[in-house]
Formats: sequence, C-alpha cells, structure tokens
Amino acid sequence: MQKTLIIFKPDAVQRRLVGEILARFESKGLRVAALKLLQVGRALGEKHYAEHAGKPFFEGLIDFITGGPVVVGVLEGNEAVAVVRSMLGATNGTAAAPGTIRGDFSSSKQNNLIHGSDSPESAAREMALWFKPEEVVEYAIAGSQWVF
Ligand code: RTP
Ligand code: MG
Repeated sequence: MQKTLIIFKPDAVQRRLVGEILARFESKGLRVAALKLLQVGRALGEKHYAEHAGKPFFEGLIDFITGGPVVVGVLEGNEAVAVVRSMLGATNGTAAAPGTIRGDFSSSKQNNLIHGSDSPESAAREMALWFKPEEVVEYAIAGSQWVF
C-alpha cells in the first residue's frame, strides 16, 4: 500500500465540494489515513510549493492557498500516487478531461480544487511537512481482506 498527500484547496472548501471529491477517492478504493482542516500560513504555503518559487504565478498561488482554509489529508491504497494524479486530471481545469475531478468541476488554471503529490518522494516530503508522524494512522479493518 502506498500513501499520497492531498489538499482540498480553498476553492474546494468554499464551494462545499470536499465531501463530493473525497467520495470519489473512497469509491476508487483509497482510504483516509489522515485528515484535517486548517488555515495555511505563508511560510507553509511557500514550503509546500517551493519548486515553483520565482515563477510568474508563484505569488498568486501563495495568495490563493493561504486565502481560506484548506483540508489536507493522506490517502492510502494501491499505486495511490499515480491513481490520485490520474483522477485529478490536467492542471488547467479548462484542459482537464471530463471524468476527472478538475475536468468536471474546474474551469481555472489556478483554482483547480485539489492537489495530489506527483511522486512517492514528493508524498514523503509533503506528509512530513503537513502532519506529525502520529497523525498519520496505521490501521486494519477486520473483514476487509478483499477490499482494495
Ligand atoms: P498541484 O501541485 O497543486 O497538485 O498541481 P499540479 O501538479 O497539477 O500543477 P503544478 O505545475 O505543480 O502547479 C501548482 C499549482 O499552481 C497553480 N498554477 N497556476 N496561473 C498559472 O499559470 C498557474 N500554473 C499553475 C495551480 O493551482 C497548480 O495546481
Ligand atoms: Mg504540482
């Protein structure tokens, strides 16, 4: 089982789409290993998106991600990183394929509702940034041996 980090961005919280989007991940077979709502400060936002520092959209991106509460979580499942990325769709909502989350709910390059780690290495870095180790819960569910 692999873990990946997701962020319901401020537009997802404001549009009350957190439950609907989370339901898609759960229906796919991913399960929640951690979940919390918080108001992101600039320092955390800049650390999360450090790879984009200096790009023309960086300041606007930090304004956006700190502009309202987010829900951040860890999902666990088979090939969780790649599965979540494919469910998100292309970055720009106008180009994202119908059937993907961004394709179905976003028409914006920036306000695209949801973040997903882009590699197992990114997932490890991001989980350490957003969660204390004890907040990511390891658990077994009795009788779920055929559920993936
Ligand atoms: P994310 O990191 O949030 O999962 O998104 P991503 O991998 O699909 O896209 P990335 O290239 O990492 O960009 C990070 C986020 O920055 C915003 N963005 N704005 N205005 C623009 O040109 C622009 N380009 C990117 C988006 O919110 C994007 O998800
Ligand atoms: Mg990215």
